Amino acid sequence: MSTVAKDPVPPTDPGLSENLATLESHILAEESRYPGATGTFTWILSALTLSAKIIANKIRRARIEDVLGAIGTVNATGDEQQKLDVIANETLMRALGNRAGVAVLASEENDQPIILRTKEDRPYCVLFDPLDGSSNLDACVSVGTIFSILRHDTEADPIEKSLLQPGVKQVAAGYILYGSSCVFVLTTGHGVNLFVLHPSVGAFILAQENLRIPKAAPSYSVNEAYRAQFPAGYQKYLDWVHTQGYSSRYIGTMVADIHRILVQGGVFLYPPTKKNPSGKLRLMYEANPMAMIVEQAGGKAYAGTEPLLEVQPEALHQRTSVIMGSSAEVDHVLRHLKK
Ligand code: FBP
Repeated sequence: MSTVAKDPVPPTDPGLSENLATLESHILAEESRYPGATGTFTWILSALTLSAKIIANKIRRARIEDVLGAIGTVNATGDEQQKLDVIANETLMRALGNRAGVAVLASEENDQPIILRTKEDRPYCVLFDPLDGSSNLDACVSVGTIFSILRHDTEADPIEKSLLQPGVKQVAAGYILYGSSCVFVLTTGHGVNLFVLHPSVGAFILAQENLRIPKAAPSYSVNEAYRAQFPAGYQKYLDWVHTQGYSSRYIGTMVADIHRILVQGGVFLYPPTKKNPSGKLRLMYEANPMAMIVEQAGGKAYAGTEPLLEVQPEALHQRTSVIMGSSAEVDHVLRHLKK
């Protein structure tokens, strides 16, 4: 009788035994795509993964450590700042701020961009929303960090103008979702990859490569409380969708709503309203990075009837209307807007 067990050492942690590719090792492997790569980009991403782990930790312990609630100030676009907005912003600023290769940093929480180093060879600009959906934190609803990476335009004058590049110019974009699990979703322009934070290992493990958004799915996501304020085309779409047996899902955290759509399909809309005639969401560090992710996964993204990634930015904190998700579902919305 053979004494050797079929599987001598049953894996105590299945995820671990089968797949040990981390975000860092994946990016290092990707680097081989770029003969002239200097490692600067990988270095910047490691600042984002470090920040994500620190912020995830803070969020999980938020109520115990009393870091929930507002601090009584408003940010660059007039939104009430939560304590964790400031903590997340400081964490990202410090981690990215000391990374060589970062020329300019811009955040939803800072009026002005932070100019760091512009003399370096081929530096980058990093724009981010430190904690998207932070008004949901007290209710333990998922929140996220969104980031966009651009090449610094060394000819730009003034330097701040280097940030005002259309979404198509992004070299990378992604988000971290602090939800039932902490996921890091990233594109560098070659498809979308999903990494999950392994709580006991403390590393983002590659969980899904080349994620593809379903072409169609009967699900729409919009704050219908503002319906009466939407332009006529959006109201016609909602009339139509209510006759098509669709389900409605709206978390109120853009990162969480878009992540669900990336995995299950559907469409997310934030139309213009009377309160926000050009839309509520910020173009540079909310809409553009999420649009790059959605389009890299096979979906579509529009600002009204204009391809979102082709919008020429005028200001760092400018807002935009948003339609993004499964290509067939976005087409249904556009059909009603063009009617
Ligand atoms: P911030 O929390 O980063 O300001 O984000 C804005 C946001 O919370 C999005 O995440 C979300 O999609 C939207 O606003 C919800 O807005 P509303 O409450 O008007 O539906």
